[in-house]
Amino acid sequence: MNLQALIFDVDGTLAETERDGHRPAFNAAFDELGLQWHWDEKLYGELLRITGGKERMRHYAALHDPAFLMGPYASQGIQRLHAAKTRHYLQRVAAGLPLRPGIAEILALARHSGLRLAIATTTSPENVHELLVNTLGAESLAWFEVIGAGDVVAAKKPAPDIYQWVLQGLDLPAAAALAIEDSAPGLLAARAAGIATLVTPSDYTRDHDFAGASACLQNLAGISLADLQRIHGCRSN
Ligand code: XBP
Ligand code: MG
Repeated sequence: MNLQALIFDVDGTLAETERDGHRPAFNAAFDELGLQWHWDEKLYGELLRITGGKERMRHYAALHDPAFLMGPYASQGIQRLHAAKTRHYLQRVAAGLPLRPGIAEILALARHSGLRLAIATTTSPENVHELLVNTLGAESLAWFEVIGAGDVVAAKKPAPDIYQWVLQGLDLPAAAALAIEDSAPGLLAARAAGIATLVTPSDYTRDHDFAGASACLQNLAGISLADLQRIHGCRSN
């Protein structure tokens, strides 16, 4: 089946948001709410195996500060922390987080060649909106027919749910799409949804296992439509 749509992951794929955005935003929220939590680069790289910021904080608290999860207000505590973190993250995005090499060009190439565009991400919708507006302009929001983000599905990556949700929104079979991801959880999610996947590892995911990817490139700089069609066509076994 011909390639009809590109489905982009966001964090680590469109931009190196984890290093310069999410990690410092989590630490700023911990400080703001008076917690003695601090996620350094090494720990954050390990915690990124847990997708979803709320899930990641809950996982960390269960291991390092179980008292935070006890009592009648535990869930509200995570929600308050995540709201503060998202506020700090949005400020960082607004201050300027650049797209990775080749991203603006591949989006223009897709639009000019009639390839449909969508997003499948674990991050919160407001984070996607702010990143697109600040890097590509408000008009870029309309380029993506479907934006599947955060809690629209209960099971986050590596579960296939977000990719299945996006395919349903596009009304396309998995064979018509190519996913572009940066991480093992993202690759597993796309592959579980039956979607051929191009991986461009990011700062935190270079040591991940990318078995099952149709291709693994340093970044998307200089990639052509023919390259995308070839990568989509050579199904990984
Ligand atoms: C990456 C994630 C997200 C971000 C944090 O998403 O796992 O959870 O780390 O964002 P993806 P939130 O690579 O799928 O774009 O705090 O909004 O979850
Ligand atoms: Mg990612």
